[in-house]
Amino acid sequence: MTDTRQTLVKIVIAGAFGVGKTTVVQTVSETRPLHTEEVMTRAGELVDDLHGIRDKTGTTVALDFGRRTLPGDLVLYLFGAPGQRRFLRLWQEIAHGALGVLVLVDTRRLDASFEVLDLIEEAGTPYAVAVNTFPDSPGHSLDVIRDHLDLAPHTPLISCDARDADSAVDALIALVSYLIAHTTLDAAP
Ligand SMILES: Nc1nc2c(ncn2[C@@H]2O[C@H](COP(=O)(O)OP(=O)(O)O)[C@@H](O)[C@H]2O)c(=O)[nH]1
Ligand SMILES: [Mg+2]
Repeated sequence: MTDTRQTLVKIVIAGAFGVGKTTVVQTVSETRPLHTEEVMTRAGELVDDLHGIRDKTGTTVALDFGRRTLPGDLVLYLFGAPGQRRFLRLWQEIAHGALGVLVLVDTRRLDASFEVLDLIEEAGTPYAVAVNTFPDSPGHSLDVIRDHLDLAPHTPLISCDARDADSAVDALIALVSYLIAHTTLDAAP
């Protein structure tokens, strides 16, 4: 039974292959996170028609689903999704109804993030960018990364470690705070 004080929020975790999407969903999830085929089945409770979505090689696309409650009874439903343009239809279906996107980027290959950022800009969904730091990541400042990714001044840009719960939750909080300030999330039923 849903607690009527709760606000349910759909969030997409996006980014290039290997950037840490599955890791974030696993790290922050308070329920056992679901992966790929399980997501196809269970996500249907929240999202229409996710069945039969496969990439062109016939392999099922890697998807993640998890849930995390933030202070203030905000319940985030997290959908990890690939950001490549060849998955455009999948992207549109997963992102349908999402209030915001957390875009993970890897500074070792920032250029791999342009495609997903373009897709999100086209969709018009508000987003925040989290730099997932790997041990051999170059030490660019956030200003340099903002510049390189051509982010708007208001777009939140934070560093995180996808394997660390506090750090990954902080990235989600940065996104949600931005959504509250810039969208009608605070007016959600
Ligand atoms: N060192 C380090 N490794 C990470 C981090 N996040 C993910 N990884 C590793 O990077 C690989 C790819 O991460 P994954 O979450 O599967 O990426 P996805 O393709 O975006 O879902 C996995 O082997 C993770 O263990 C991180 O913050 N630091
Ligand atoms: Mg993954």
